[in-house]
Amino acid sequence: MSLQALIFDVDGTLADTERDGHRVAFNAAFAEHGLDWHWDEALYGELLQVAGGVERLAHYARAHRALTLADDELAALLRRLHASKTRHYVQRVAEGAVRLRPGVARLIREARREGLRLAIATTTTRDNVIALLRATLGEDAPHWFDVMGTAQEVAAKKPDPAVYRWVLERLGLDADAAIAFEDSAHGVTAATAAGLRCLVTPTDYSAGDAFGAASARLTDLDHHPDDPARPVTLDDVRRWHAEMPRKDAPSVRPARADPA
Ligand code: XBP
Ligand code: MG
Repeated sequence: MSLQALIFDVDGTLADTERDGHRVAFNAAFAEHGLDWHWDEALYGELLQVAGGVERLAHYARAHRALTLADDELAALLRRLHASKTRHYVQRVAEGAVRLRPGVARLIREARREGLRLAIATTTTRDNVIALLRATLGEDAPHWFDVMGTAQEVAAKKPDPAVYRWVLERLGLDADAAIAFEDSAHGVTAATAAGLRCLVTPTDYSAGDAFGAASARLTDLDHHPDDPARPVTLDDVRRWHAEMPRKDAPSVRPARADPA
C-alpha cells in the first residue's frame, strides 16, 4: 500500500525537548510550590522511563520522596504541580527555548507539497504541542496536522499503542498506509504494536535504547545513513516504508537503512 501519511511523535522527535524544556519546567514548578525537589539531567534520564508528566511525578513522589500523603491529597498536589509545569514549559517554548531537530521542518514542508497527510501521536499535553508547532513552524502550523493525538485524547501512555491506534482510526487509514517517526524505545514499541513501520531518530537520552525489526534508525532527518552528506528525503521515507517489515511480518532488514 502506498505511503499516505506521516505520523510524528513530539518530544525527542520533532524537537529535543526533554533536557532543556520539560525538565527545566518541572524544576520551575517545584520551586514555585516551595518544594526542595530538583531533577538533574541524570535523574531525569531515569525518570523518562515513565511516560507522561503526571505519571512521572507520581512515580518520583512515591519512589524517591516516599511521600505519605493520602491518595486524594497526593493526586491534587500532582495535578497542581503538572499544571504549573505546563505553564512554565509553554512559556519557555513560546520564548524560543526549543528548536526543531535537523530536517524536521524540511520533511514536513516536502510532505505538504506532495499532498501527504500529517498527524501527531504523543504522550505529552496538547498545549505543549500547539506551543511548539506555533513557535517553530508558525501560527498556522497546528492546522497542517489532520489528526493530533495527545494526552488529552488518549489516557494510556506509550509504550501502549493506544495513541497510534486512535490516530490511525481518526485518519481512516490502515497502518500499512502510514509511517511513524519516533525517538525512544517506548515510542517505537507503541508505533509498531499498532502495526506501523517506524523511523527512529534517538536523542542523547534514548541513544542506548534497543529498537525492533519494524524500525530503521537514523541520526536525524538531515543525514542519510548511507550518505550523511545528504538529507533524508520523502522518497527515502517512501523506500523505507516499502522495504521495512511490519511488526507481525518476518524481520527482513531494509536494504538501505541502519539496523536499529
Ligand atoms: C514524551 C513524554 C511526555 C513529556 C512530558 O512524550 O513522555 O510525558 O516527557 O510532557 P512523547 P507532559 O515522546 O510521546 O512526545 O508533562 O505533558 O506529559
Ligand atoms: Mg518521544
